[in-house]
Amino acid sequence: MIRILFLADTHLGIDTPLRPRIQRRRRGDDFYANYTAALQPAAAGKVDLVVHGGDMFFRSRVHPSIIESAFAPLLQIADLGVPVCIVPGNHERSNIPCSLLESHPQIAIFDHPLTLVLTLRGLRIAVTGLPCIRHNPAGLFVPEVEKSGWRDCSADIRLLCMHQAVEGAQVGVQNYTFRSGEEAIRGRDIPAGFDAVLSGHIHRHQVLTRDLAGRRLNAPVFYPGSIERTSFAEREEEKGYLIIELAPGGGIRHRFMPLPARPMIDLTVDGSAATLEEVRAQLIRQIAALDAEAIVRLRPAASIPAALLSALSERWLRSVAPSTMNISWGIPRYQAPAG
Ligand SMILES: [Mn+2]
Repeated sequence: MIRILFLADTHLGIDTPLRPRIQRRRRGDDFYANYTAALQPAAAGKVDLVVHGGDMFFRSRVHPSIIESAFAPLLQIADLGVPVCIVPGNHERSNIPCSLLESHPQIAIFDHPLTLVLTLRGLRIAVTGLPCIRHNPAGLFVPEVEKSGWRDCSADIRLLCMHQAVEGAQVGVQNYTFRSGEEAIRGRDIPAGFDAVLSGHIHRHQVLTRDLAGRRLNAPVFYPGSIERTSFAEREEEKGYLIIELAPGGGIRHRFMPLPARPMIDLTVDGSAATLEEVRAQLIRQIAALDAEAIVRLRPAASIPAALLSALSERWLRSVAPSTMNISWGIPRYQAPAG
């Protein structure tokens, strides 16, 4: 039996200004804390393999200091002799300077379709990885998997690592479901022979075992989801990473390991109060009733006069909210004057 730590969509560098103009809590710290917490079992030597399913960073170019702090725990784990496999996501491609990682014998970056055979606990583990296919993944998936040469490698356990939507995957509070089309891979295109598909990209944790027609997939598709809530669309989702245990011959178990996720709250600024003082007093009461750790998105009631709104600046909001809270307007408060 081998044990894999699988994390994805860590989006490091989000809200991490190098020289902040204003002092407030930064979401980047939440993401980095969850990233290191997720890697902890590997740093403690409790897993045999680490897979990062892509979107390590929140965009394709980030400051070298962010790259350095992202790579540091991976290098530490690799130095322990635990292999680390990384799939480039849609925010990566060739923009991330990976030379620091690639020179390490225990680190593999799948910047082209490739199959590596690792020996872990006396078992041959074939790890096939593909970088994110951004255009027409449905059409290109099968040929890209074949380019990896996976059929030529003999192994006891086979993994397919990628960063794609598979039909049936769901996201958002409305449960948007990916259907087979250009943007999602057809379930039936996952070839027989893999024990598990490990994929990033879908920010909600889920495990797919059937396609939308109800047919069993040739291998379960594991999505660990993002390590923290990257947008309000994820406000109801639990966040974490996966520990997957595999035995030769198809025995597979997984555990979702939750990580702390900040609550996300929509707050409507009521328009019933007549004066600025009343609006402010009411808002102070509303904020005081919220979880002090929350990320709060304000929306104005349609009835609230524009003159009152303009006095409710984000600076004022921060001055009355706990310092542990993130609070901001979710939509512009001002309409551009016509003409
Ligand atoms: Mn992502």
